[in-house]
Amino acid sequence: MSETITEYKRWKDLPSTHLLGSGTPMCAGCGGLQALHTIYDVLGEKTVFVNAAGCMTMLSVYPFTPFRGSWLYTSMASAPAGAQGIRDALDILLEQKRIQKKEDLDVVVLTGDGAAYGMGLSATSGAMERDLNFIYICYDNEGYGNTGQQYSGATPHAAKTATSKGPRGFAGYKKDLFSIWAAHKPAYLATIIGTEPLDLAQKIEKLKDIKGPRMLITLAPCPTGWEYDPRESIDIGRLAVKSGVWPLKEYIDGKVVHTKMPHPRIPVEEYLKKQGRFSHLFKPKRNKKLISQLQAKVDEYWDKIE
Ligand SMILES: Cc1ncc(C[n+]2csc(CCOP(=O)(O)OP(=O)(O)O)c2C)c(N)n1
Ligand code: SF4
Ligand SMILES: [Mg+2]
Repeated sequence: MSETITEYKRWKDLPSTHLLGSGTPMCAGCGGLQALHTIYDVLGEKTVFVNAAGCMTMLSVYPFTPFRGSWLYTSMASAPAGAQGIRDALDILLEQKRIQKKEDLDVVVLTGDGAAYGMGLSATSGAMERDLNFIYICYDNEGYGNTGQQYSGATPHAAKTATSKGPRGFAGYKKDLFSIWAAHKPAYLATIIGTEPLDLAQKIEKLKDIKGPRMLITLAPCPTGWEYDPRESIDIGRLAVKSGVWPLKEYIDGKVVHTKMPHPRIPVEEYLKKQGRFSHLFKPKRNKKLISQLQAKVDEYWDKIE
C-alpha cells in the first residue's frame, strides 16, 4: 500500500474535530501549534482556514492539510481580504440555495504576528470596518519566525532577534495590538495562550455564538526563535501569564475584562532568564537597569487594572 493511501486511511479514522499531526517540519514544543490544536478541537471541521505565509503554512504539504475542513494559502498582507472573498462566495451560495445552511462554514484567518501587527494590519482594519463575519487567530511568536526570527511589530523590548543583536537587544517596543483592534470595536476580541486551555476553550465557545469580526491573539512560545529547550515550552507559557507579561483578557460589548488575574505576580525575570533571546540581560554581567525597566513596564500595566 502506498504511503499516501496509508496516510489517508489514518486521517479518515480520526475524530472529526481533531487536527491531524501532519509530520511536516514544525518545531517540537511549538506554542502556536499547541494553541491551534485546542482551538481546532472546539471549532471543528466546519471551517475554512485562510492562512497567510508563516510557520503554520508549513502544516500543509500538498496534497495534504491537517485541517479537516478547507484551507487557503494567501500572501502575508491579504488573509483578511481572502476571508472576505470566501465569506461573500458562501453567502451567495446560501442565498441562491446552492448550499444549505448546515453546509455553511466558519471563515477563520490564521496568521503570525508579522502579518497581524505589520503587513496585514491595513487589510484587517478594513475587514473589521466592513463588519466581516469571520474569526482571526494571530499566533504571536514575537518575530518573523519562518524566515529566521527577524524582529516584527510584536517583538518585546530588549529581545535579541536575527536583526537586533546588540547588548540591549531590540530597541523598539511591542505594539499593543489588542488596543489597536479594540479601537475598531469588533464583535469579540481576546488574548489567549495554549498553556491555559480552559480559558482558551471558554473563549472559543463564546465566540462561536457571535457574528461579526471575532479576533484572537495567542502568545506562541517558540523554542527556535526564543532559544530554549522545547521541553520548557509549557513552563515558559505559564510564566508569561504568572509574571503578568501576557495578560489574559477579552473585549466584548465595549468593555475589557481580565479573565485571569496573576495574583501574586512573579518577577518578570523568572520568565526572561529561561530564554536565550534575553541571555544578554544576565551574562556576562547582570543588566540590573534594563531588567528593572522591563519589570516597571509590566507593573505599570497592572497598576492601572488592580
Ligand atoms: C510580502 C512578503 N514579504 C516577505 C515574505 C517572506 N516570509 C514568509 S513567512 C515570513 C515570516 C512571517 O512572520 P509571521 O507572520 O510572524 O509568521 P511566523 O513565520 O512567525 O509564523 C516572511 C517574512 C513573504 N512571504 N511576503
Ligand atoms: S519557529 Fe517557532 S512558531 Fe515557527 S514552528 Fe518553530 S516553534 Fe513554532
Ligand atoms: Mg511570528
